[in-house]
Order: sequence, then C-alpha cells, then structure tokens
Amino acid sequence: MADEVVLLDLWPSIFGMRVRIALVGKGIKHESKEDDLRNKSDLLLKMNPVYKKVPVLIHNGKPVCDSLIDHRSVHRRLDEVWNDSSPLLPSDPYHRAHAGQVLG
Ligand SMILES: N[C@@H](CCC(=O)N[C@@H](CS)C(=O)NCC(=O)O)C(=O)O
Repeated sequence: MADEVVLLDLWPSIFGMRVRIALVGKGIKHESKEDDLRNKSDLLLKMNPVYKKVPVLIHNGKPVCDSLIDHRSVHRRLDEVWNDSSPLLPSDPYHRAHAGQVLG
C-alpha cells in the first residue's frame, strides 16, 4: 500500500519550510494543505490538539507535530520511514544531537 503523506502547512512558516525541503530532498510524494491560523481547520485541531500549530506531518493518518523539538522529530521520522534515500540527519547520535542544536 502506498504511503499517504499530508503536510498541514502555512507557506511563510520557516518551520513548514524545513519540512517541505526535507520532503522534496527525500523525494517523498505528499499533499500540502494550507491552514488558516486565524481560523484553524478541524484537521489541524484534531492532529495537533495541544499546540494547534503547523507544520504537522500526517503519515498514514498519524501526526508528527514538531519540526524542531526532539532534534527535529519530523525529520527523524522521515529518516526512519524513508531510510533508503538522502538522510537528513547524521546517523551518529552525538552528531545528530549537535545538528539539532546548530541548525535548530
Ligand atoms: N515547535 C513547532 C513550532 C511551529 C510554529 O510555531 N508554528 C507557527 C507558524 S510558523 C504556528 O502554527 N502558530 C500558530 C499559533 O501559535 O497559534 C515546530 O518546531 O514546528
């Protein structure tokens, strides 16, 4: 079954930009949905009920919410699932931690 990847986004968002670059860099087909942060969609409220922020990466119906926290959790997820193409983060845990600090 093909992966379903949806990005809840807002085009000027630097956080969203990080995820967009990662998706394109890894060649992951996805659908982008712009949200209106003054009138947040039901999907955003359902997928990120605590912080209600974009970006949210929805992979096969499951959300990953942060582009920065936990050493870029969206990026880690993309590397874990699409591990056959262009790694976004170093494999070494020490270097990965530094990538999160320096680039975050
Ligand atoms: N920790 C989040 C921050 C995301 C964030 O701050 N998104 C802003 C847009 S750039 C947002 O959705 N703001 C809506 C709000 O604060 O209600 C990340 O790393 O992705």
